[in-house]
Amino acid sequence: MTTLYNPLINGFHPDPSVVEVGGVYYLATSTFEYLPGIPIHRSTDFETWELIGHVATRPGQLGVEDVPTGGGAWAPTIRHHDGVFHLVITDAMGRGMLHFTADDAAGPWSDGDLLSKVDGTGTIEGIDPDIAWDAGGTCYITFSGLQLTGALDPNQPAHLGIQQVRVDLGTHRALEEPRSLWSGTGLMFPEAPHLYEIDGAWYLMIAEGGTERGHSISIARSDAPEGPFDGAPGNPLVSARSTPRPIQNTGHGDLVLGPGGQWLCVLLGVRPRSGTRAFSALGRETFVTPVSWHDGWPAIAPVERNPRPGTRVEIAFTPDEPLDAEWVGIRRLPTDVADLGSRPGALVLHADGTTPSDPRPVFVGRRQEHLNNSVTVRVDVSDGVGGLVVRYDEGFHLEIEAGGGAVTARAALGGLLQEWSAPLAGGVADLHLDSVTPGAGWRMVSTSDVFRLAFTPVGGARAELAEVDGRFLSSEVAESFTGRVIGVYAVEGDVAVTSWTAEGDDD
Ligand code: 6LW
Repeated sequence: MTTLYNPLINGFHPDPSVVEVGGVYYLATSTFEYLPGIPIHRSTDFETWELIGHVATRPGQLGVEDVPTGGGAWAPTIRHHDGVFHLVITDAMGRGMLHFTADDAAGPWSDGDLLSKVDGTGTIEGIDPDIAWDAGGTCYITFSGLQLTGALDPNQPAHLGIQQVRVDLGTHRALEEPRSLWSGTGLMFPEAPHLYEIDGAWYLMIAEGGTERGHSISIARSDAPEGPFDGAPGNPLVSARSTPRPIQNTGHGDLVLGPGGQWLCVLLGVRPRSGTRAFSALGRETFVTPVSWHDGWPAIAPVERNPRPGTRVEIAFTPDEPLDAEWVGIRRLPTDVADLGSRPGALVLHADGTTPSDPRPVFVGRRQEHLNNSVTVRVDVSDGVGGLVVRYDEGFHLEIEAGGGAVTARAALGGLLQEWSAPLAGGVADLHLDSVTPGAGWRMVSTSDVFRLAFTPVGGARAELAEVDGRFLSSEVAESFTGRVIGVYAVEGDVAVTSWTAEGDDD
């Protein structure tokens, strides 16, 4: 049996879906407003995972340019059928429910076809689509009937439960009106359905309880893909609710026959910290847990914490190597705002008047992957103003910015703004963004972590500008589906980034 690290994939990678093809595993996750969208990780042993590409790498595949915060690429399902990779997903408040195909999971993927209603009047209304086929080749799209048309009003969620339609993948049109299926044990937000034919029976596995602390996974069984389904006697199969477990919010799972014939469930979870473990700094990550079968029902084990060793990433930019696939932009691709050619040895960001408080800033970043984390970048701001930012979204971010003869630390948190500044001689400096556990000289005894914002002028000494409680950049406070992303940005002129160093580990 392999080592099951947890998180399986660090940093915000929620809503995982996995498929096995020829002994190789491919895993897809949500990316919301970030581009490129929908990363595909590959593994042969479920231990080591490699980011091999993204589904959405070209403009138009997703319509996230104008989605509200938290909209965009929600909850993929990846499957393989008749030699072709299939991925269905809802581009929430963007294009709608989409179907992508590829011969190689690393890409290129298709442009994405809209899955339309039977009358052709627009996208099938729902989220978390699953795609499955019966032996005769009929294609079933099973989804969560959250009605996203119009503004998503959290006070009036129109939710029709788990629904299903048969679809003609030649026309991408439903063959019927949606039928309602078993929708769990009665907890809120039945979603993340996955349909499996296992040993002649059809299983419908869903998440219910909402993606926060009440999250859970339940399952039902039938003789037919369209039901009727009978719920398992042991539902919910897994939940961390009301437990002291270090991994919380566990739910939104997908089953796969793993290495050595061990059934596994990949699912999302969070790693909250503070005195009452209230704040999940990194957002929802991908986890894995073993599954056993008893009397025709799966039993999903609670998720065990098993962090990977710490990492150190050092990047020196060169025109000879494109940015690696871990870099992301916000509602636009990294290559739309930065280039490696205009100054050899530097990533140059070209300001366009936007700032980190705007929906499409000039920003290129990477997910924060460790609870204890430090990032240092060297910037040359002789021709501009910019810096290093950690963000949840345009309303919640912290940055250390240089240019115009000064360095400024800034906390922009839900409409509150505070700045700390110091003079900067010359145009080159190292900017530091450290996330440390509280208690080391920190007056609060209960929070997730503390940010230290500092800079070091070339040839000078490190100067601490500010310390800020990390709770403000957690999914519970920012109420975001994503997680922390740390990157470089420009607000005036051109900002040249000549090195990036990130290191961290997990307690
Ligand atoms: C996803 C759904 C959910 O589609 O949030 O809260 C959405 N649960 O399963 C985005 O992760």
